[in-house]
Amino acid sequence: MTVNTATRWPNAITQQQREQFESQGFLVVRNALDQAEVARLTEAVDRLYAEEERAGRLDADGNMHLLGCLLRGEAFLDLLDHPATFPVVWGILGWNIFGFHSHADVHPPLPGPRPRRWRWHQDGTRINLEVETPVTRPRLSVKCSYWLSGASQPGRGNFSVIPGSHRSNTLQRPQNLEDYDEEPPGAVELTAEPGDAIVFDRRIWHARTDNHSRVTRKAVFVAYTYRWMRPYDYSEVPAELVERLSPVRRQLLGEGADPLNYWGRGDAGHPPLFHELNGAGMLDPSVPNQRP
Ligand SMILES: O=C(O)CCC(=O)C(=O)O
Repeated sequence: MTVNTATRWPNAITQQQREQFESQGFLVVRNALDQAEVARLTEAVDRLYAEEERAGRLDADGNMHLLGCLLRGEAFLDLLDHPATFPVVWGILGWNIFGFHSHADVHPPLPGPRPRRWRWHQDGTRINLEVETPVTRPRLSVKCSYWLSGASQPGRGNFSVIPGSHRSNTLQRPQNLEDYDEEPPGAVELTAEPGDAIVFDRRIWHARTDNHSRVTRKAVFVAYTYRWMRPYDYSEVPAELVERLSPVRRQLLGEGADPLNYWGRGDAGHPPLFHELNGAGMLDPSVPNQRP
């Protein structure tokens, strides 16, 4: 499963994608996955769902929110440096990154009406409490969601966002977080077809909506951050897996024995993604996080 970077990422982020991402805080990549990839990932998600069901780990509605799925099948690993989305990820974050967090989610249709439950948040959990932010919070991570089921209309467990809200550290909450009246101003339910991907800035205010359709909602999420951060939902990558990975995928699963290497310094020097992109002449020195 080693891949040649040059064929894996024929493109860099486009100016239009960068402008959309910077101004709106997210980007929809239509048809990021082809039908065969959707089928392979669906099979992998269904396998995990069956395992979790057997182990009694689904919630009362039969939902699965399985953290750390990256290490639970090769179909997930193929998302790490996917040519449709990865150029956006490194284009925004630079080369000193890895995949620190992932989840495979299954949400069957709800059996009936439910009170509205407030799920709006920015990603980053304690980062938002512990990092001083006299101005706008730092971006720090970018996440890609891959849609395996259709959410072509609202009400199917769509991904909701407030476009442009990544510049805002706060969001007014209703008094009552259970059964509140209205979604926050500017909220939109994004639509997606199987194979579409949504790449988003961790700071954008977002929420999952309830699934009132007849279709089970299935999606996989992969998030990237800087190598000087820690993995969120895995601690060790099995040695036999590491051996089979390309150097870039090793980096993207956190490899880097020398701690200074995580800062892009020290004897181990720059990580493989830097060398691949630099060698292909794809780095733009006018973007600070793309400089050596
Ligand atoms: O499932 C969704 O649509 C939202 C997921 C989410 O909130 C997240 O990944 O941070």
